This record gives sequence, structure tokens and C-alpha cells, in this order.
Amino acid sequence: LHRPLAKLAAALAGAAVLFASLSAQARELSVSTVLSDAFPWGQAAEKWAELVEERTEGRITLRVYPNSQLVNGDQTREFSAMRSGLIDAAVGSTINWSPQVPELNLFSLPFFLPDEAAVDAVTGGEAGEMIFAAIESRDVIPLGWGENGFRQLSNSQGAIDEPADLEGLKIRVVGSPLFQDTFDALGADPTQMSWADAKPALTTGAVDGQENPLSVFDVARIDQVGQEHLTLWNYMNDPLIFAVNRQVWESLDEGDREILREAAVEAGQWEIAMTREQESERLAAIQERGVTVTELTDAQYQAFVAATESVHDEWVPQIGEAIVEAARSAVESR
Ligand code: X2X
Repeated sequence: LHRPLAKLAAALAGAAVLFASLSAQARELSVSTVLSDAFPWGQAAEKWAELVEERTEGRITLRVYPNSQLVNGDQTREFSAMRSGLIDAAVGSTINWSPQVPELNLFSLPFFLPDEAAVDAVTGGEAGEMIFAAIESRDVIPLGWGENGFRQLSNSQGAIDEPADLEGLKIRVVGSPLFQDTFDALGADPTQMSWADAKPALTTGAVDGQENPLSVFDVARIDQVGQEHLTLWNYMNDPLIFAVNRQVWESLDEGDREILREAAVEAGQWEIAMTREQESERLAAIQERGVTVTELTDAQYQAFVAATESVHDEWVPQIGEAIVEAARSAVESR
């Protein structure tokens, strides 16, 4: 061979080897979310993907699939799908995973976590570790926390400031049995359905109300489907959890696991801060669009607390006394 040709051949061979080794190592993982990147939740997943892409220099791509599409819209099947390996990873809601991980119902206990500091004390403390252990015992590796937010109540019929106002109202709730109990206890008429079905049900008036964080109400423009009354009652917070299927996790080397974990923690912290910062402007925007916002006096709040005590009696044993106790003391000493 001529010298230039030999050189070219060698360069091509080198490039081929490099390409083969790159593509052999490159890995794409599916990440399920319920909400898209129009919402903080979807942005949390995209941020995770961005950080991982950057820090693995493209070796690991997290491909985010929003709108529960990997579970045909049924968000309560996300955890099972991740456990079985049908999906590799998820940024998921504690509510949606609670049918398979009963310990996660901790966060849905009505009026148990009164403020952001209480949420942080629980997720960042012993109770949070116990919850992560409960997830890990079910073949899913939890990596970090995010936040969907405090859930507020909206409806099309009138202002709600006492349990009696909920009497007979049809409320769309997520597909988690605890929510059925909470709204039964309040005298409402709850119906469990997926997020995919919620907006149509609100639009047609099949249901009178729903409950979701302000970010969801705002971005999904829930006011446009007749939800003109919003009660700020902070009755529960819905943390998000970044997690990976166990077999996928074990197939990664130590360094990449560390990158995935650190990126999840950072993306979560970033998203939690953003979600909280945006709350007041979101509320202002919602009011601007003509929604009546009701805040509760202490006495009104206490009436809701009293009306839902039975939910605690029923659910604390299913969550586990030890976790609830750890959470309670974290909240008290926050
Ligand atoms: O379905 C809902 O209400 C949502 C989007 O908030 C959750 O996935 C828990």
C-alpha cells in the first residue's frame, strides 16, 4: 500500500474500533413519568437525564417517557412495571406507587405533614430511610426525592371551607385506596381514576372536583374546565422518588451508579426548590384567571383534621407504626 492509503486505512480501522467500543458501552434507559416537562415533575426527569448524559459523557442516556405512556396511562402500574423490568427507571409519585408499597401511604395521611419543613424532616430523616428500605426490598433502588407538591382542593360548585361543603360532591381522586377513605370520611363521593381520565371527566362534569398541587392546576389549566373554586388546605404532600430497577442497577459499574445517584439527588433538590419558589406566582396567576381562592382559619382547618381522624386509625397499621412514629418525631422536632 501507498503510505497515505495505509495511513487512511489505519485511521479508519482505529475509528471503527473506537466506534464499536463506544456503542458497546453506550446504554439507554427508559424513565417513566406521569407529567411531561411542561410541569416541574417532567422537568425533574429531564434534569436528571441532562446531568447523567453530561457526567457519563454520553455513555448513559436516560430517555424520558411522559404521560404514563409506558403503562398505557395507568399510573398505578408504574411501580410494578419498573419492578419487573418492563421499564428501567422512573421519577414517580408516592401516591401512584403506594398500591405496591404501602409504606408510601405515610405521605397521604390527611393533615399529617403541615408544611415544607415537615416534609423535609421526614424525607431527610430516619423515616425517609425506612421508606427507601421498603422500596429497595421490592427490587427497586430509590435514589433521591423530588416534589409534586401540597395538594389543594378544587371544585365547580362553590367555595369549600368546612367538611359539610363536600357533602355529596363527586371528587376525582387518584387510584389509591387511602384517597377513597379520606373523601368518604369527609362525606364526599370520590371516584378513582387516572390522570389521563381526569380532565375529560372534569370537562363533561362527570365529576365536580379534584385535588392536585398548584403547579398541576396552573399548567393543566384546570380552571378552564369549570374548576372555579380552590381551597388551600395543604392536606397532604406528594413527594416524588427517582428510582431504578434492581437488575439494571446491578448491571452498572460502581462509578456509573454514583453518577446516577448524585444526579438524581441534585435534580430533585433543584426541582423541589423551583416548585416551592413558583407557588406564589402560580397562585396569583390562578386568581387572576378568576378562580375563587379559599384559605382556612385555624378552626376550619381543625374541623377537617377531626373529620379525617378515622383514616389514620385505619391506615397507620398498614404503613407501619415504626415509620409513622419516626415521621411524627421528625415533624415535632423540625
Ligand atoms: O394523578 C394525579 O393527580 C397526579 C398527576 O398528581 C399524580 O400522578 C399523583
